[in-house]
Amino acid sequence: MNPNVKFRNGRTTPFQARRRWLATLAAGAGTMALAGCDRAVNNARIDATLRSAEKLTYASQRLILAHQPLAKEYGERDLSPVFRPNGSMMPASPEYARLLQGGFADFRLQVHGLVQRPQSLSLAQLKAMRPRTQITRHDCVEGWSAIGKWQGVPLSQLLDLAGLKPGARYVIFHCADNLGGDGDAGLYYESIDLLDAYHPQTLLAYGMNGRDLPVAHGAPLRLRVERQLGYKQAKYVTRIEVADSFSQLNGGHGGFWEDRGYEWYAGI
Ligand SMILES: Nc1nc2c(c(=O)[nH]1)N[C@H]1C(S)=C(S)[C@@H](COP(=O)(O)O)O[C@H]1N2
Ligand SMILES: [Mo]
Repeated sequence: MNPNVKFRNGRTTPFQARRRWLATLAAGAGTMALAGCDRAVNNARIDATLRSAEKLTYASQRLILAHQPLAKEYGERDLSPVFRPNGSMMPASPEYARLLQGGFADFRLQVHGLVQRPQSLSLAQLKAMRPRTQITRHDCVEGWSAIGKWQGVPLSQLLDLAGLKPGARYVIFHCADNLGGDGDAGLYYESIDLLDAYHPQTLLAYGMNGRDLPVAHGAPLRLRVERQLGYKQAKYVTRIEVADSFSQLNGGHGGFWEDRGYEWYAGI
């Protein structure tokens, strides 16, 4: 873990404590049984495969995903009675206001970049795709957690629909909200690698707790990438870009909070 990460309230969260504990244990035991170790080893082994998107055949995807642990899933009775919204709760752009007023009928999700077939998909089209529902725990670096039920399209389906081009390594999520105020530098964005992009629990969610995703939680579409912290869960996603790098974007660190000192890989 990057020791320079600044947490917004300076407190040690349970997740930091847990990760510190895991690091200590890993250093002492040298065991392969820990999820963190296992992941590092798998990452090294499959990195070469992922460098080349053409090699992402069905067989290699299966090989990769066989070593990818699932985040814990919960039951209905575990749902948090209150799931607090955080960060942006209502994008300020006139474009967002217009789409919201129209019930998002005119909303289109763009999929572009290193893809064979760029896409422009309506919510109806996304909802017609094979959905996945999962009840998971959301952990924010500010030190709170909540369990929610998410329904959406697995990102892997969208990537298969668009078809990756050679060189694809990252999936970047561009959002409708601007937290910075000064031009595009404040636009929220996030990025993940292809391992997380093809993970079965990585969704573009349009539903939360059995209803349409509320505005405060990212309507009409937000990312769920369940093995990472809250700030990776991009809300108000309007555009998905497949790229070989994210260093050319904004601060160059792959996300709004990453550009402000947070880790890019925010593993829980
Ligand atoms: N577009 C966008 N996505 C975002 C944020 C944001 O401000 N804007 N905040 C992040 C943070 S820090 C957290 S903890 C979660 C909060 O999700 P929630 O509002 O559904 O609780 O969204 C993340 N995704
Ligand atoms: Mo967060």
